[in-house]
Parts: sequence; structure tokens; C-alpha cells
Amino acid sequence: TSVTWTLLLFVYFNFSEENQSFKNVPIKGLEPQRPFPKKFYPRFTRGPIHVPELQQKENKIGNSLGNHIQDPVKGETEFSPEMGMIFNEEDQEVRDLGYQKHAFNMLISNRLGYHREVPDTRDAKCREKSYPADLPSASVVICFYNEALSALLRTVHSVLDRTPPQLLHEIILVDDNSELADLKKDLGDYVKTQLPKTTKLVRNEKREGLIRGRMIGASHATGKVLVFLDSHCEVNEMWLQPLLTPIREDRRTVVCPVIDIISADTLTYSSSPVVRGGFNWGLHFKWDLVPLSELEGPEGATAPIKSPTMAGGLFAMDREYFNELGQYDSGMDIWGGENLEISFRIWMCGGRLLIIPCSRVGHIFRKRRPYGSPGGQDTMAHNSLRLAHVWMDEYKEQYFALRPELRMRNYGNITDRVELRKRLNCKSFKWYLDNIYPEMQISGPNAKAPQPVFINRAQKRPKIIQRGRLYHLQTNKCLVAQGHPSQKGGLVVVRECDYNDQNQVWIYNEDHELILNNLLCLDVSETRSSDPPRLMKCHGSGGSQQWTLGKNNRLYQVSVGQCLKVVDPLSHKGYVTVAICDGSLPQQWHFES
Ligand code: UD2
Ligand code: MN
Repeated sequence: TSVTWTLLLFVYFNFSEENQSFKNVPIKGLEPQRPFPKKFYPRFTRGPIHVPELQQKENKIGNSLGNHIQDPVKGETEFSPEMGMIFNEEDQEVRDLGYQKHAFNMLISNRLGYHREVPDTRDAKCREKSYPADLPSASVVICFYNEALSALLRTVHSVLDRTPPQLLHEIILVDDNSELADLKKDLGDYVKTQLPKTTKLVRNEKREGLIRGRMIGASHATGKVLVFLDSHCEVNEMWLQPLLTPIREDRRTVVCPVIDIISADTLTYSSSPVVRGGFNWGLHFKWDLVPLSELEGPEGATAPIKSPTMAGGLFAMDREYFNELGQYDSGMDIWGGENLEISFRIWMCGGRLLIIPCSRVGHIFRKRRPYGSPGGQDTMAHNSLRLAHVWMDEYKEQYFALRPELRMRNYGNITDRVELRKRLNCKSFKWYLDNIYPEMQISGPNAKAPQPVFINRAQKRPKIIQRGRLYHLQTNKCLVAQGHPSQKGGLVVVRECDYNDQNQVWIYNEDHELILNNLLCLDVSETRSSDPPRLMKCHGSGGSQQWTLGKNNRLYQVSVGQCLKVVDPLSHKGYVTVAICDGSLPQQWHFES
């Protein structure tokens, strides 16, 4: 009966320019240059998040992108909003290229370097836990395609820096035939000269996709346990021991850490509430709140939680069990679906899948996937079809009801996988639904998938900090819409101030958004930082709509790292744009309440 809510990614920031300090362990070689005074680097305050409290908070809702979660806890991390400040054309190129190729802020990623501290987001009680001394050792497998070198190496170093050496058997990097030449060369050199011998680099001769890529990585592994990570993660304190412990107790247990959020726009690391994996009949993964019954018990918020599915990227599993259970479906291509396939298989064939609240790993959640498949196919549909035909019995009709066009689509040969299911003596999909995911709504064949509910602005309502006019000091004019303020995509210009005109009134809120006439947000282009800002629907996820009022009266745009300025103060056209912050008059603004 209860609707399962999916949750909306929304990162709250806490700005502070003072007292920034940053611990960095410099290493020789390819450490990125940092043209920056130390104070621009983030400092994290440590503070536990209280899980039961979070669970009871008003449900926050899902978005299209992996339905990741919102952390409603403020003050977890502090960072400098000006971390992504652009000083010259080169910075601008790095930033724009980063967004194009990786869909995150590579300028900030490079400036962070390969080592950084992250906030300890575990529940305080996790710190009191102790783990057996004789844990099995792990092979960490990281498969990547065209990853930003700094993000990949930060992933690797976070593992090296925060894993006890005796538990880290090796790290296996699988280059899925990346096309970025500098990545290939620099990474090869770096692995050879800067990393321990136990870090190995395997290169695929052709693009295989992450599914076969991980299988290749696993085939090179010799540790007792396999740990898979995406190539843009940062592991947290004591991340591995809590994952290995349940596997040591029962080798048919597969475990996932809680996936913390690293913002794609600011690289800020913040805590995720403990949620578990579900899915909808469109075969999209989603997050569900954990039923309170699962959270009760002597261990409370630190106890492992049964999860019907996994997100896919981050999990640990006994290596021999991975092989016994059929690895992955090698007929699946590039991206998508493998996470539900392995989840169903684990549960239906005698294993179990747990989320471990005391293990935390951050992951950069991006707004879009920056790569396609080589032939441009929709691999998610292909992969989902395969898993539906192998694992879902009569319930595949639920999927076809939503995707009738796929009913006749060719999905290749699945004989091996059907045989695997027989050989492993796996239970029915009905058993899975009844016992593992009873919350799933089963309705007539024509039923619609439970739609993710979007929080709209009226529901969310970030607190207003200021309301008034944006006054340009040099021209004595005010920032207004060039056309009508309700027109999406419209430009802004400076015009004569009219203090009776609602269309000149801006709201500045705690999310650092600038909203004109309570309608649209001032927004900048993600991939072209030289484009003028426009009025867009408020998306509530910071980045391109995040502005700060800083020193020298500047109006700073957090994701493009530049300041708002009037292009030609003498022209009556009043055009504005963003440009390198230089403190000059055309860049000076007053927010007048
Ligand atoms: C999520 C998972 C991801 C995977 C995917 C479904 C998390 C945090 N992430 O999407 O691991 O399960 O859902 O398939 O749970 N890659 C390759 N070759 C390719 C494409 C990707 O090696 O052809 C690598 C890529 O560099 C990355 C990993 O595979 O390291 C996952 O790809 P992603 O980050 O684009 O997927 P994500 O996080 O959107
Ligand atoms: Mn990823």
C-alpha cells in the first residue's frame, strides 16, 4: 500500500571563506599544479549523521538520474565556493572540456589533487565497532572509460590511503579502450613509476563496456574478495573492514557500502542517508527508504540492511562465489541493467545482498552520462530485455506493458544464462517479489510504472535570504529580463531601475539561487562557460544556478568560476555575461533589499 518514494539529490552547502585549511600529501610526478592559495581548499568538519532521524524526515523525492539521495543534514562539509575560480583561458578550457567529456568540474578535480580528506560520514557508533583481525584480503577492480585522470587517481589513492595494507591484495585498473591519448600515456607512466607493484593496469583491446570490463578485471584478480568501484569514487575511513566482515562469516553474502555524494559541480563530499535499492517496472534502479522494522534491533543504525537490489557500481563479493554465481551476463553491453540482473540472481539463487551503513564510499553523481555506446544503441534496453527473459518469468509482462516496442526486439542468445539459472537451482521471480521486495506494487498488465515523484519548488521552498534589486554600481541600472521574466531561456540585461516593478525583484535563497520575480533561476551553460547567463527553471541542485555575493561587490558563479559583468557599460543594450573575476567596476553589484 505504501508508495515507495525515491529521493532527490540535493546537496546543501555551507559556505565559509575563513579558516580554510587543506591537508595534502604531495607526491612527485604528475601531481596537478595548484595555482591556488591554500585557503581555497575545502575543510571538512566531522559530524555524525543520525540515521533514524533521517529516516523519519519528510521523504525527499527522486530524479531521473540514478535517483540518488538528498542529504537533508546541513553543515556536513564546508567548502570554498571559489574553488573553481577561473584565472585564465587555460582554466576555462580545462573546466569546459571537463564538463563536455566527463560531465563534472574537472578544474576543481585537478586542483584537489590525488589525495584529500573527506568528512567521516559514518554514524558515531560505527567508530566503536571492532572487526576481526583475520579478514580476507581484497582485490579492488576499477573499470574505466575516458575517465578524468585526477578523478581516477583520487579513487586509487583514496583506496591506498585508507585501506590497511594487509587487507589490500591488489588494485586492478581496467582501461576499457579509452580514447583520450593523454589519459593513456599519463596513467601508464604513473602506474609504473608512482604506484605500488600491487596496482595493475589491464587494457581492453576494444571497448567492452563496464560489464565485460569488470569480468575481465575479475579474471585477473587473485585476492579472496572482489571489490568493485567506479572510477570516480573516494573511499571513506574504515570502509573495507565492515564490508569484509559479513563475507567472512558467510561467503554467499554480497555487500554494498552506503554511497555518499560527491557533487559534480563542486566536488564537495557529503553524506547520504542509509537507504536501500529497489527498482520499478521500467527496470530502472531506485532508492527506497528503509522500513523502520529493518532499522530496529540492538545494533540500530549500524546494522547491515537487506537490500532487494544494488545500485551497481560499488560492492564486494567473495571471488569464488562471484564465479560460481555466474559472474555477469557477458551478452550485456556498455552500461545498464547488470545491477538488477546480479541482484535478482544473488537473492533467487541462495545468496543475500546487504547494505553496510558503517562502510561509506563517495561517488561523483553526474547529471548525464558523458559517453555513448560505440554503435549508438540503447544498451540499457538490450540488457534489460536479457535480464527480463532470463529472470523475471511471467513478470516480464510488467516491463513489456510499459515498453511494448521492445516485445519483438532481438536480445541475442540467452541459453547459457537460462541454463545457469537451472544449474544453480534458483527460485522463481515470484518468490523474490514475495519475500525480498514485498513493497513492489504488482498491478494489471497495463499499469503504469510508479512514477518518481518530483519535489517541486512549492514543496521544497529553500529559505529566502534576501529579496530586492540587483543594482549595477557603475551604470546605476538594475538587472532584469531582456524579454518577459517568465520566458525560459531568456537573457538578462541591465536597464533603468524601477522600484515599483515586480519584474525587477530578485530572490536570493539559502541554496544560493537567484530567482527573478519568483519565477526562474539565473543559470549558466554547463559546457560553455563563456555563454551569457539565462533564466531557466530552477533545478535545485546547485552548480549552474549557484551564485555567491563576494568581495569587491562581485557576483560569483560557482560552477563556471567567473563573475557577472556588464559587457559594455556605455552601451544602452545593457548586455551582461560572465568573465574572469577582476574586481573591476563592470563586475560590481549591490543586492538592495
Ligand atoms: C550506475 C553505477 C555503475 C553501473 C551503472 C549501470 C553506481 C555508483 N554506479 O551508473 O557502476 O552499475 O549504474 O550499468 O552504482 N565504464 C567502462 N566502460 C564503458 C562505460 C563505463 O569502463 O563502456 C566505466 C566508467 O568509467 C565507470 C563505470 O564503468 O567507472 C560506471 O559507469 P558510470 O559511472 O558512467 O555509471 P553510473 O555511475 O552512472
Ligand atoms: Mn559512476
